[in-house]
Amino acid sequence: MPSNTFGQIFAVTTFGESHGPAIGCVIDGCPPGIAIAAEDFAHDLARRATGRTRHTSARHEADAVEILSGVYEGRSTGTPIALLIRNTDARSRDYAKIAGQFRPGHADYTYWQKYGIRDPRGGGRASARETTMRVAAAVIAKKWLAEKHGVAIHGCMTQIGDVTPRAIDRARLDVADIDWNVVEANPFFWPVAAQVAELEAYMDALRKSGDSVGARIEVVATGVPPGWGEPIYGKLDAELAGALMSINAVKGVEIGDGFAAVAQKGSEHRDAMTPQGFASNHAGGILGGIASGQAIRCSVAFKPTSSLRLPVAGVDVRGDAVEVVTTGRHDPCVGIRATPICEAMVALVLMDQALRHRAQCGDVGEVVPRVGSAI
Ligand code: EPS
Repeated sequence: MPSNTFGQIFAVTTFGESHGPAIGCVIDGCPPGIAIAAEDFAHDLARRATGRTRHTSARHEADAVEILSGVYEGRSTGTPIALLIRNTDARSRDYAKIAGQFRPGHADYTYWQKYGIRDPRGGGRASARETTMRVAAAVIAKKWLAEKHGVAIHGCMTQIGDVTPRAIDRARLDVADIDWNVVEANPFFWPVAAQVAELEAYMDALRKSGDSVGARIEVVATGVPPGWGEPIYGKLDAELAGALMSINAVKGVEIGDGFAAVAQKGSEHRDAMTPQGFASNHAGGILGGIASGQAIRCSVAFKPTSSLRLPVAGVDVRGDAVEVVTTGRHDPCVGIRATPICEAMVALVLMDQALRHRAQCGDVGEVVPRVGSAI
């Protein structure tokens, strides 16, 4: 199946299905010499995992990474790195009843139309379980980006249903506004600690009702040097949008002010430059598809989960009308675990663009003047 590989130099190929024996990835093009141990993956994989709080799917996977190749005596060798995670808690009987049905809102129908066959167990290849390997591969990318360039990538949730963070104006999200310790200390990756109890109650009521809700995730990358990104078809913002849109359930991506730019005047949107730095960051750190050195800001919209125990009209594989009811262990809001996945896709794009920049423009060095970042 094509389209399972992401990146040109740091090329990540993922494989596996939600209820198969294992999922995994092969990373080709990784720079040699990076310290990599199996334990390095645990933190981000736990941030993404199901079954850790009552607000996500109850499926409890160990998500233990086995490094099969590409690492010798704790360092990457430059050869393909193969990572494997065995599936240990798939419960395929949950899918027996709907195996012959197309669940509305899912990829069941479109996979059927494309391939004429599908693995219905847990959504098969279309399952959000696949995102495990994106997060695992990005652990290596995040590490290299931080060590070599001081790049830091952080995400948080900035909307769930119609609830938004109090005291933070989303359109002007500033890294200085966000206490990442607060974000990491609650199951929603929410930036305002005082609202967490309210969100717990909101999600408990939603879960009891059997319904689901959408969410918005913001990702901020700081320390990206000016120059990364390619013009025209390899624009950094285009690749970020494509990467983020490739995450399950994503329906929209904004860079910088995004769609809010429609209502702005040019005099407001353009970011004035001073010798002390850019005066604002409406552009989201990217000009002409190339990093400006300011914080790169992405905002990602997740749709509400389609797997519900509330009945919905559907059709089966014979084309007959059926009432579809999805039982099993589903997320009432996939966005709750999406923060590390969005960070991962941003890291994979930046890693690949950094290596591409080095390949073509490594001799250019630091160009003056270098305008700093006001935010
Ligand atoms: C998913 C449905 C659920 C989730 C799964 C994603 O799978 P199952 O019905 O087999 O429990 O648990 O998420 C994961 C297992 C994971 O690791 O992210 C879906 O339909 O996408």
